[in-house]
Amino acid sequence: MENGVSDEVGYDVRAVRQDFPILGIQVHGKPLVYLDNAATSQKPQVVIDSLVHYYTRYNANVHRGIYTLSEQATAAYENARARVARFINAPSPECIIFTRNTTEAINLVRYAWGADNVRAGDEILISEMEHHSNLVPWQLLAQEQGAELRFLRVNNEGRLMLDGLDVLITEKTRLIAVTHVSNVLGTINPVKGIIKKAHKYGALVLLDAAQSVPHMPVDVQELDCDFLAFSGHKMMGPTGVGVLYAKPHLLEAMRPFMGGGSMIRKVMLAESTWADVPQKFEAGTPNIADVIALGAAVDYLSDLGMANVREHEIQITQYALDQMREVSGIKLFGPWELQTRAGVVSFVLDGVHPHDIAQILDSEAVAVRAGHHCCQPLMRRFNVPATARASFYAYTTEEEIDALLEGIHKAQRVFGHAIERSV
Ligand code: 7TS
Repeated sequence: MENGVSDEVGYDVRAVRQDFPILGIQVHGKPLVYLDNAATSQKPQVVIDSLVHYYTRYNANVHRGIYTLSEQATAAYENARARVARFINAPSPECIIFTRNTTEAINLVRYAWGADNVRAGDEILISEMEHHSNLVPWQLLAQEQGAELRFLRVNNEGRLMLDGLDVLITEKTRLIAVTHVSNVLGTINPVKGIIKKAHKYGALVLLDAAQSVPHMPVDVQELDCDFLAFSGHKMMGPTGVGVLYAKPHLLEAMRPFMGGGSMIRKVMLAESTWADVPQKFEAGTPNIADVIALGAAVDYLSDLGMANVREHEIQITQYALDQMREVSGIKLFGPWELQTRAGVVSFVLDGVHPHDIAQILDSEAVAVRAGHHCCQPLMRRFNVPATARASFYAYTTEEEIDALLEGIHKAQRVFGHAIERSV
């Protein structure tokens, strides 16, 4: 990848970086090295422009005005829905519900589907590597309905132990809620096989796609998942907009999530009827500007090509892992096989607390996250209170990985725990 131009990747990483104004800034007088993309991604100028353009040229409420501005805003909003649908190959734009984020999309399913479909004695299967947002809603639902939570465990390599799947799925399993890609380990789970097996038992599958849709081609029809949730802000879009995809017949049958304006057909004093899908699930004034800007992010990613984004991340992750594994006193988490691993590297250093690693890295303008990453059960599984985590994206360069490594060595020097590597 000399000079940032890669024959294999299909785009020029340096040219891509020019599209992201924030990647040119300095922190503590040093060029920003942004390696916290699993938390949120940076935004290209076209996404920022889309927000400014909306607010300066056609800001109006949607689905109600008969005047030009409102019609323009409505067209742009619905156009974004169509583009998001195409991006994940949903069968129609009506299968796309806009939410605030992944968390809200999962909670929508917990309320609008869960309340009618999970009963006392039923089972919900989740995994030990779930983000809290795909764990706590199911704890709440199970407690409320008297259902049982069951757990897919994680092996030492950071993969789901699927040998147990045949025992864990039963006739009582209503839902399997599992992450497509782990935000801590980077593991890409073999969800297609899980979905196939679940359907044999009549169970539905919700995929937490917060870490997959931004980073690799995802085709909901090919996967045959029933629900899929992701966040705009992790895929170059703005904060405040997320997506729930669901199969059309499920959305038709589900009760509303929130009540209010826009989601009704006829309102009487004592009762109401509901608007068609997707409006049934989008009560109140939606996040118009951010939805439209998410459409711009989807266009930007589509122009790069998701297969190219994935290929770039494989290369950069390989480069990072090759160097990091040489550091003495480091422990890396997650699988080594790059075809089933995403661009997330969690690590701990002997004798240096992860928060101290992050602080030293910050002094070098390298941004990583330290903590439990909203995965406390997974931290317990690996017997650590926290990890440091570097996470990559389409614009990450080898020079940035070099800066990360220099920062890691500095942390070891500062905390005096550098151990000579024994050969
Ligand atoms: N699921 C996964 C797998 C995630 O990584 C995250 C966010 C969420 C759900 C929740 O997304 P939200 O947009 O609703 O907040 N993960 C992280 C992270 O790893 N660091 O900060 C946020």
